[in-house]
Amino acid sequence: MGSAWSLAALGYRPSHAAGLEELRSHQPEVPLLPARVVAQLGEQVRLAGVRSALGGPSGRLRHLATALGLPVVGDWVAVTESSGAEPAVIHQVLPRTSLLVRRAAGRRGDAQAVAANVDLFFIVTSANRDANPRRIERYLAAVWDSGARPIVVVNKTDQCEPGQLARLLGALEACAPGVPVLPVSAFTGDGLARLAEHTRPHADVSTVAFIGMSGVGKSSLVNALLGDDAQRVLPIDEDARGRHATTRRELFVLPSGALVIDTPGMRELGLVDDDGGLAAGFAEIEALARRCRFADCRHQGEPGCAVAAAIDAGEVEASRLAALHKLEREVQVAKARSDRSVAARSKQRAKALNVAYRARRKVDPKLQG
Ligand SMILES: Nc1nc2c(ncn2[C@@H]2O[C@H](COP(=O)(O)OP(=O)(O)OP(=O)(O)O)[C@@H](O)[C@H]2O)c(=O)[nH]1
Ligand SMILES: [Mg+2]
Ligand SMILES: [Zn+2]
Repeated sequence: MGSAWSLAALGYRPSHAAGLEELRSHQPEVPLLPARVVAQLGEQVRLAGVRSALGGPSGRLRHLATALGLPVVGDWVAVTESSGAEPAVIHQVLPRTSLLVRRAAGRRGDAQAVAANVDLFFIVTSANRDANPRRIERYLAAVWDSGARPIVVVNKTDQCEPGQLARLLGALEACAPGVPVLPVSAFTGDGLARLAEHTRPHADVSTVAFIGMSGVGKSSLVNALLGDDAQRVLPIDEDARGRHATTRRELFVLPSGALVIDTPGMRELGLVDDDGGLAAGFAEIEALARRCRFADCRHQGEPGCAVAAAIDAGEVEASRLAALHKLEREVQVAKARSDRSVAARSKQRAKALNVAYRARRKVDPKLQG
């Protein structure tokens, strides 16, 4: 399995190699090897590129890493292999070329890594339902922020009248400036050649990933691309065949050599940060904003607002600006919350240290006084 694939074929880049060399220079006595995470199975992960099929974080990594510092599908990790059938020990996650992050479902809403070292994300929606431009905007902002490129894929065109499809594509193109919108059908095969063209490994793309709501057909598209004589890093199980909802993030090798990650459907993709993702996702508004009278114009009724003028002229939908404002607020709230939880955690740590100190004082006469 793993060792049958060369590192380059698995998407190993000079920046990953440089990260590994850096680690090796700090611990020359530890025989660190690079491996790629091809599936997540709870805390353990499946590896390719090394002899060990499985790996798990070292105690130190588990202890020190933040949630985003633990291995996720697509990651390159530095491991040591054990002699027997024991899982390899993952010492460090190598520097990532991209990382898609979302706010986890639930009340705490911590940041959660979805996939790493992806060059191109296919944001999949279905033509029959779930075709919601507002949701696509959110995915686009997250993907731009990850450092990867997005393409919007509209699947199940077989379930849609041509006129209805044209309207849908128009609506999606309006909220995805500069991003290709590809209509496809995993069932009829329509559009699959164009989709496959985008997965063909070339200079800046070796790993692609499918994301989107559950049931839009991500696994069906992955399977269509894999074809029958696909070389796979992993055998495809029932779950990945599209009969059931996908339950884990998993990386496959296409016959073309492209690396494809399938992910379970996401009910929501909450934004946690904005490192330029919103500016890229709302590029037409960004471009107009440069002509607003005030450099810090919020486009909320200020005089000389070029965005408001474009909306009045019917060149930009008012809903686009409303969506941008909503996502900006969401990022602000998420950041405030994470600042609060960082503060709470350091307070907790300070308290624990204090308690330990007081306890020690009772038994250590040197500390008394
Ligand atoms: N009509 C039609 N149905 C499709 C198409 N692609 C997928 N489906 C069906 O849609 C359902 C969901 O497909 P999946 O590929 O499992 O969807 P998914 O996005 O992987 O779903 P999760 O794994 O839950 O995230 C299945 O019943 C598929 O047969 C298509 O192009 N046309
Ligand atoms: Mg699936
Ligand atoms: Zn303005």
